[in-house]
Amino acid sequence: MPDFKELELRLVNAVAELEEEEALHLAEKALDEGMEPLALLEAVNKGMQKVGQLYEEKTYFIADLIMAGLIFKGVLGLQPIQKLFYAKNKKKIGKLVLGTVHGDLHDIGKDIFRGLMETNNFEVIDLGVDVPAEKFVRKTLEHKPDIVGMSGVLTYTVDAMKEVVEALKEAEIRDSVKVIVGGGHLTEESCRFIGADAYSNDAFDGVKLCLQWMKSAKQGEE
Ligand code: B12
Repeated sequence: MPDFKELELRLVNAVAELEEEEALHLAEKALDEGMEPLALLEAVNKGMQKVGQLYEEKTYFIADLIMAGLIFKGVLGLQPIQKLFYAKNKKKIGKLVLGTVHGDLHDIGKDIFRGLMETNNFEVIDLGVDVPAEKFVRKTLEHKPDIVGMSGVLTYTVDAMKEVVEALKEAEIRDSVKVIVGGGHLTEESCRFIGADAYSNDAFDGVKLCLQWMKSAKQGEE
């Protein structure tokens, strides 16, 4: 098994320093040499966190966040990552309506969660970003999903997430779906405030939860 530590470090730094060409080159090299796509995404994520810190410290500005977003999207577009995400093979085991909530334009985390859910044979109806509560309700009524997933990276999105849950209650469909919310800032407490069934700071853990839900629902039917 090759040791990816040094390559990983160089990749984290290239992302943090917004060296797009170098970051993409290193990502391709890592995949060529056999790094797991999920480990690669984790490394890029570490670089993004550094970008976030530098933004907070006012060393970076909004243009730098945009650049960081473009780098991540470039990595997500690499063929082995696409292959990991969009291996549409088996029968669907569940349906997810997913979106980034109103007021938030961040979609990288949402897209990773989407890709991983599709890989795990969920049908995903992706509503995009800045999605108002009414749209979540409308699409839930239309598609009758098993799960409603909301993404929100900005801390104040807890209010928009709560609004969606309240709107689902108002439409009398809250009990017919599971609700999962995701974003780095979420906690047990914010999850309770929102009224979701679960939260996750990590797309992969979120997928595991959804798989458990589907398993329990199936056992309940038997
Ligand atoms: C890239 C970026 C942008 C890009 C986004 C591009 C895009 N297409 O998404 C752009 C330039 C648009 C942007 C804009 C802004 N940004 Co910005 N951005 C970032 C940055 C650097 C990376 C975000 C990212 O993609 N991370 C990588 C992904 C993979 O991580 P993630 O989103 O957290 O997702 C993971 C989990 O949370 C989870 N997950 C996510 N969604 C879901 C959903 C479900 C259901 C589940 C289960 C899991 C899950 O899975 C993912 C992988 O494990 C972060 C810094 C950081 N530390 O994150 C700042 C950051 C999020 N941005 C920030 C800010 C302030 C802004 C702006 C307000 C700046 C401004 N003054 O205009 C605007 C807001 C615009 C808006 N209305 O949304 C702050 C937020 C602070 C806060 N506490 O709210 C951060 C934290 C930077 C900072 N440290 O200050 N940003």
